[in-house]
Amino acid sequence: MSEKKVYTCFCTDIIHEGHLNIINKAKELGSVTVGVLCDSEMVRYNRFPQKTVEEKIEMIKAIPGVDNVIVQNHIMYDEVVKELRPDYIVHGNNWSSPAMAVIKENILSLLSEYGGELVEVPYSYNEKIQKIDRQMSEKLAMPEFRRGRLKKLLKMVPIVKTIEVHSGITGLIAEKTIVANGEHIDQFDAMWISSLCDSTAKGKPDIELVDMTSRFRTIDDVMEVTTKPIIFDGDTGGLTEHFVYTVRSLERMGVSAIIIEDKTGLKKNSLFGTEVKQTQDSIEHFSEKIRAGKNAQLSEDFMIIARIESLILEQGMEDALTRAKAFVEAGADGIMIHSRKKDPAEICEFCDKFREFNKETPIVVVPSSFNTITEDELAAHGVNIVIYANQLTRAAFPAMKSVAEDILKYHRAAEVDSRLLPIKEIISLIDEL
Ligand code: SPV
Ligand code: MG
Repeated sequence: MSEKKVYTCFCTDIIHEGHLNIINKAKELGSVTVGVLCDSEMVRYNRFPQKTVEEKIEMIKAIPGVDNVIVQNHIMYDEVVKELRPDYIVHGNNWSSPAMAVIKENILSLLSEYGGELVEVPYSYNEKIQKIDRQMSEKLAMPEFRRGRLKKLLKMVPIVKTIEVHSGITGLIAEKTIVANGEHIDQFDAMWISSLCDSTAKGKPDIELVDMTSRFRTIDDVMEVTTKPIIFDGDTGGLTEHFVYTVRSLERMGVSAIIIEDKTGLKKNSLFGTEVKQTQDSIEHFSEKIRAGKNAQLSEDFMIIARIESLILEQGMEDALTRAKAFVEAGADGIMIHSRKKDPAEICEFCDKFREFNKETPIVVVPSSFNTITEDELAAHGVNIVIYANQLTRAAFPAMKSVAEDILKYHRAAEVDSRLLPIKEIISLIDEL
């Protein structure tokens, strides 16, 4: 009788006794193939790779009992099961999260097609393993590692999904929100410290009034409870003489990128467009600011992204493209193009035309107004980073306002209770050390 085929997939950078238990069980059943989940899928799964796929293959090959190592290209097992047709898939019995439940369903349905079997191994999450997990997560949060994560992501995923955060609690939402349906598992890749939302949270207008010390305090609050990379909204960058200090501070904190916009004088929010007086900076002056920032920067991985306001200020597509070319020449590591039109056509046109002469420089967009375009469509036009710049703030505000109104109306809180997070959930929302 030929040896049975056994498959298990690892989504890890380090091997601990939990993994060895799985291998031992697998070995009892037959010839063991281990899948290494590829980087782009590992990211979707709430793990950020700290080793290359090649390093992980070597690490797993060296485990006694492993006969073969392959790369698994999707979180779902369809491809691998079709190719390998394993008699057994061995997996820890840690299915309690929605993401894991979806994976279990996927495995069971595939195996049922030909009589394969899922073998569950009791999940060992002892103190030693918990400590290893905590150390891995701590490493991700360290400035050196976090800062480099954005550049790595740009190489790993088709589009970097970024959500606005302005506090510890919104940071936790960006860090932990994960959706799982029949086909995929998804989560945000990065966080945006918006000037609009940071100012709004403080009850201030978005006119560069909230000073850098306060903005840095927001970053610190977010960093304390998250590991994902941060893109900082640097408004105009201020005076060039000040901007160089901002760059150094952000780098040191572990921020991955600053986006500065080519406006000068009193900055108003772009979504006002031409309804308020706003002045665009000259190409020469703004290029000088970018150059100065790049010269000040000490690490390789920090990015200065130039934001072009030509479409917002109705200066035309040619002006936007001329500026993009000039700002890249000045050293910008990325271009953000903004629009307040509902129709994404001008954004798509800019991206297509920019990509005609520049294939490499990352493009960033903020689809607040042109919000019908999907991430896949943006990626098809060459966009690399999408920022959902204000949706969390805009979601929270009406919810808070209507609850406040109803408490006043009913002279008690009973009527609003069904709209609130249960007390038990709010007190257990935040992990304690
Ligand atoms: C922000 O979020 O502060 C931005 C994007 O700068 S926008 O509000 O669209 O100008
Ligand atoms: Mg802003």
